[in-house]
Amino acid sequence: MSIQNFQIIESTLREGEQFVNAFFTQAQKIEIASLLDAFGVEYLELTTPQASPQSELDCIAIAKLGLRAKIVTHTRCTLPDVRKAVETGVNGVDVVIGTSSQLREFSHGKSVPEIIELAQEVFEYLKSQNVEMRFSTEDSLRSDLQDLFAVYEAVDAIGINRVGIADTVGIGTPMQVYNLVSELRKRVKADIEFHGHNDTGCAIANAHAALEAGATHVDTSVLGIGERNGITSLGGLIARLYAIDSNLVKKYNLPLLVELDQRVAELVQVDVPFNNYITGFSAFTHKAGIHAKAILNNPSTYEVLCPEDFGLKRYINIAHRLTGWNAVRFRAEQLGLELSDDQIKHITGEIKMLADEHPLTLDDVDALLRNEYHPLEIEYSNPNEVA
Ligand code: HCA
Ligand code: CU
Repeated sequence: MSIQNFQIIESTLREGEQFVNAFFTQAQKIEIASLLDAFGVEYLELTTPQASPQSELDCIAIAKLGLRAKIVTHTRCTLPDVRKAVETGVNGVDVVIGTSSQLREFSHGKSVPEIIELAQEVFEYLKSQNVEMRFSTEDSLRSDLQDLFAVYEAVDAIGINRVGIADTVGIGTPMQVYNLVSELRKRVKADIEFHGHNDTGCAIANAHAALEAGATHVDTSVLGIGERNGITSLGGLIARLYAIDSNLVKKYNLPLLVELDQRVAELVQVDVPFNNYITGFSAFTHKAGIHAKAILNNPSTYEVLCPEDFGLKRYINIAHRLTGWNAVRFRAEQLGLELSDDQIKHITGEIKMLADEHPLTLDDVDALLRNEYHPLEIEYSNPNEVA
C-alpha cells in the first residue's frame, strides 16, 4: 500500500519524559511543545496528569496554549485516570493497557474479557465527553493474536478514533509489524497508530512498515528519546519518508529539525549523535575522492536527502589521504585561486603525503593552495617600500 496520509503523534513530552535524563520544567515543556507545533506535527502527547501534581498542571497549561497541534494525554485504562485526563482540557486521550500474557500476569492481572469490559466502560465515558479516543495495547507484538483482535474489535465497535499497536520492547521486525498491521487493517474501521521501541534498531523501519501496511499515525520523539534507548525518532521518520518521496513531508517545517534536535539534546544533557539522521554532524559530509567528484557533478549521486531542504549545507572534506584532485580543484575555485590541473594534481599529491604523516585541517590545505598560487610574491615585492 502506498503511504499517502499519515500523521505524527509526537511523544517527546510523554515517552520522551520517560528517558532517564529527562526532567522537563513546565517552561521547557512549553518551549518544546511550541517548537514541535511550529515544525507542524499533528499531535502532541503529554504525560498523564495522574503522574504527579505538576504533570497535571503541565497538561492544563499546554492544553491552554492554543497550539495548532491537537493535545492528547496518555492514560491507563481506568475511569479515574481518563476522568482526570479530560478535566485538564486536552483534545484527546490515548488509553493503553497490556495484553501480553506477561503483562496480564505480572502487571495489571486482568483477563481478556475483563480488559474488554474495562475498555468499554472507559470509552463510553470518553464518548460522552466529546474527546478523541485512542486505545492501544502495550507489548502488542508479544500478545496472542486472538486476544489482541478480540480487544481491538470490541473497542472499534464503540466507535473510537484510533487503535494503537505498541512494540513496547522493541522486538518486532518490519515484516512482523507489516503483517500485524495488515491483519488489523482488515478488522477495524478506526485509524491505526504505531508506537515502536528501538532496542534492536528497527524503530524507524518498523514505523515505515506500519505505514506501508495501512497505519495512519506514528509515534515519535525528538532524537528518539524514551524508556531505555527510546522509540522512532522524529528526524529518522522524516528522513525515511523524505527518501521515498519528499512530498510526503513537505507539510512540515523541515529546517526546524536542527533546532529541535539540538535543544532537546541540551535539555536532556546528551550530544546529538554524530550519525544522527539529518542533524548528525557528519550527515552531509563527503570524504572519499570518488564520492567528492561525483557529488560536485551532481549531489544526488551520493545523497538521498538534500541538505538545503533542511536548511543545511553539504561539506566536502578534502584534507586527508583519500582526497581526489577534482575536490581539491573545487576548493581552489572556492578560494578564487586559478590554478592549472597540473598544479592541482601536484598539491593533491602533497596533501596525501602530509596526511600520511599527520592529520590535516582544511586550513593546512588552503595554505598549500595559496602558496602554489603566490609562490613568487615575496621576490616581486617592492624593495623601496618601507614596512
Ligand atoms: C510504556 C507504554 C508505551 C505505550 C505505547 C502506546 C509502550 O511501556 O511506557 O501508548 O501505544 O511502549 O508500550 O509507551
Ligand atoms: Cu513506549
